[in-house]
Amino acid sequence: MTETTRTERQAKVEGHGGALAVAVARRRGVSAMFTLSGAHVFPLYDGAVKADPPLPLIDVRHEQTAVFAAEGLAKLTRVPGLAVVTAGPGVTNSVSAVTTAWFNGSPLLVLGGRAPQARWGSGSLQELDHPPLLAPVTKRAATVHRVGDIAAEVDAALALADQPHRGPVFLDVPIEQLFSSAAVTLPDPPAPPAREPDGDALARVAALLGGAQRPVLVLGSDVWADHAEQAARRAAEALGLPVIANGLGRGVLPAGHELLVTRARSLAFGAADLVIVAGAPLDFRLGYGAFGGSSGQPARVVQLDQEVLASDAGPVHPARIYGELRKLLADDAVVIGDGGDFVSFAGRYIEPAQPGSWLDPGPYGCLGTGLGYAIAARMARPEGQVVLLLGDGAAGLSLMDVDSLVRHRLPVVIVCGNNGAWGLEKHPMRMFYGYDVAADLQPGCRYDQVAQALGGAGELVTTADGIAPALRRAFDAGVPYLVNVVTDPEVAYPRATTGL
Ligand SMILES: Cc1ncc(C[n+]2csc(CCOP(=O)(O)OP(=O)(O)O)c2C)c(N)n1
Ligand SMILES: [Mg+2]
Repeated sequence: MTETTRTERQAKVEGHGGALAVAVARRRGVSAMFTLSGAHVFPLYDGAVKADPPLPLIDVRHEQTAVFAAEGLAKLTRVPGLAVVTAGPGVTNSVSAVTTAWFNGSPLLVLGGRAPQARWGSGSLQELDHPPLLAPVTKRAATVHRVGDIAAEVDAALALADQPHRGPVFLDVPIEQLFSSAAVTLPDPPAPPAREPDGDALARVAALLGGAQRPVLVLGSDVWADHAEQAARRAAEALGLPVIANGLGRGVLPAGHELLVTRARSLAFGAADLVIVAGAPLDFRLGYGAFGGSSGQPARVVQLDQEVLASDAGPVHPARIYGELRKLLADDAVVIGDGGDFVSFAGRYIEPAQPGSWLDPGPYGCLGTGLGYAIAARMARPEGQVVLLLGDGAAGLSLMDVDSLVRHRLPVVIVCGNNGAWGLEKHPMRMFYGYDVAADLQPGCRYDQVAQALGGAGELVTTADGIAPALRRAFDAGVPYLVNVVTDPEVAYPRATTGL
């Protein structure tokens, strides 16, 4: 690609479709391209490696990991993520991850390859019309039919993805267009959005607050996405509002803050006469928005929590893992959860010290986000701790991507809560039917050896006092390291809601 002229804000460029897309993505702040190889999208790779400086290209072992990684990076850096997937199965493999970004309101562009337009209908390799499949789970899903339109379409797609309410956008480009060249003027770099609050609405909220006896403030992921974390903390402290945080809103008030009542949420919501919800959807995680009118007994729960965090029980109680991890976590650690009960325990016991440091799959609840989010976290935070909490079931959906961590030199601590079961399904099924089926996994399966086989490191832990030294070795290892802790299959997370 050659840059022929440059005015103060505009640049004229000539190049193939891939180079044009990369040039525009760069101007929008995109910092990496995640992919799994396919010939339909080769020009995008060529555009990435020949850009000056090159756009980092991270190739993984499943398209959904590529999209999860792009989404994870978007969540942490607050800049749209970019994933590139090949035509047909590359696109269909990415659908669950795109849907996760849709549910999470994460800004993301997925660029797909597409069979040649000239032969459309005659049965070329992987000839599938993708946009109708992606339309329900994206803000826009479309085909770019001319190479000359790629720059403008990619620019508009990234702008749309990043516009509140954020979300994924999908574009595919027929192979002959992506390989062709055009000379275009790159769109202006975006001006930072200026958003003014609605004064009338603010006055109404202030009046409600003035009259409330037991108000509660909920802080969700969009508080972080909108760079409002400091304003939110100042507001909570100035008004003395008890805070419940979820998603990337966790850490806006650090662990131990006197106003943070996340762990007594049932009591707080039950007693509240006003709930102000900032940056979080009113879905099943917030009781569908129905609050107040009930009572609870949080003190007893807290006592029980303290017991299990220090439990010496054998087999290991999963909460003991968090009792140990809490002592070793630095304030800037990024913690990622992918799994069932094991991650629910983490939600209860691990409280981030800073905002933008907690990655869960969000309300789509798709198992398999873990390795992609871990790749993203290590890229976004090259120096800090990155800890992936992985159920043994969830491990099966993305563990091959330890290979991607190894190849791209991305050290991450992976803690596998290995209860030999799809625990979050096993226990409810027993409750409904008195028995369970299709819920068992191999007891003590050596996921640590899988990590070793893929070029990482790891070890098996079967006793409570073995956890802390193993975690220390993992943090010191400097390579992807899987601590495989065999936990008690009979321990179920004490769940008040199922989301159903
Ligand atoms: C892609 C996908 N498939 C199935 C499920 C249903 N599901 C939710 S939690 C869970 C069990 C997870 O098991 P594991 O990761 O071992 O964690 P545990 O509950 O045992 O701690 C399953 C199967 C899902 N959420 N996502
Ligand atoms: Mg399990």
